[in-house]
Amino acid sequence: MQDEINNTRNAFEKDLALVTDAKLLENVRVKYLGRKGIISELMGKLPALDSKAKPVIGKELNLLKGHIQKELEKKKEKLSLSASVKERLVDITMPGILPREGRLHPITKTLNEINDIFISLGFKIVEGPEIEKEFYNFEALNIPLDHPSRDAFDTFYIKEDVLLRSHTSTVQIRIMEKTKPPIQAIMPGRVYRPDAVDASHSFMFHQVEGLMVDKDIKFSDLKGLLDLFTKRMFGEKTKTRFRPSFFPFTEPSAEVDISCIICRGKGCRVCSHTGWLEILGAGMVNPRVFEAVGYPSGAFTGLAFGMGVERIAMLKYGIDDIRLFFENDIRFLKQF
Ligand code: 2NM
Repeated sequence: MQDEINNTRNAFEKDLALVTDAKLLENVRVKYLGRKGIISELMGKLPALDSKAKPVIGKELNLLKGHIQKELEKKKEKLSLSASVKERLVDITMPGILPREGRLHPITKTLNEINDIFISLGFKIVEGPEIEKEFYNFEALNIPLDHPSRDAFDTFYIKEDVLLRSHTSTVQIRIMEKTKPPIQAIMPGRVYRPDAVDASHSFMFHQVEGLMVDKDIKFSDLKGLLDLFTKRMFGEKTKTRFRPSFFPFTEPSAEVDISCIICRGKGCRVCSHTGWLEILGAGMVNPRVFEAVGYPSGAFTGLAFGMGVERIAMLKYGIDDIRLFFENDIRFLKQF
């Protein structure tokens, strides 16, 4: 009997060593601990033993049974551990998965480029609210309620005296209200106009407006500044042309053209065969604006300008439809 117990222990160790998965483990468990298993069979022989051997062999058998249970349990744990390790294993021979790379939106890129040029010239960047009061969007800019020029800045109203700003000049008024000159700042941001959407109009677009106010700012400063800006933005060969224009907030006012960056001024479809592209509005700050923000009469002069970021991006990248910027089509966006 003692030999049988020893043989069973050895046979079990051998069987266990060959177990590599849960199914084989179950086979071994049934073979030794099952109802008709080896341990059960040995237990069945106990009653036939003499009364001296019975307790000794009985104890031995119980020890072996305990040992087998413990070993099976250990093996089970080991198997489940190595299974989960296998799940996590990386096959380094597999081709890698390229992560999708994000990039800046073309409007953000253009905006950053414009900002960088003015920052290098000492301008500060200032932002302000997109929801505004009539005073900042109109009155302070010399656009009174009954003035026909309000049509040109057609506006989304939220309720009486609360609107979506139609230009970022609102921020310039806010700075001037708070700050004594000298002021040298640009205001980038979103603006809103209830225009019918087409290839060149969007109800929301981005503007950068600029402002310099001091004791002796001249129109020649405006010309020099914008000429330098357009050369940095569109290339050193770019020429500028100032045409007289009208804005209520500047006097005199000008529309600024650059020589066509497609045909270099010879005339092509993009510039409607004129050789010029309109990209900016500008002028000397109207004294009525200074009055509205509480500056003493005659103390300061200032230059101001404004540009549409979408228009500049369209010219720079040769894009013919403004709607492409807002449709979030990956095929368009991944080209930049
Ligand atoms: C433009 C064109 C010309 C402008 C003027 C002012 C202010 F507040 F100083 F009066 N802000 N922005 C201005 C002048 C804006 O955008 C086409």
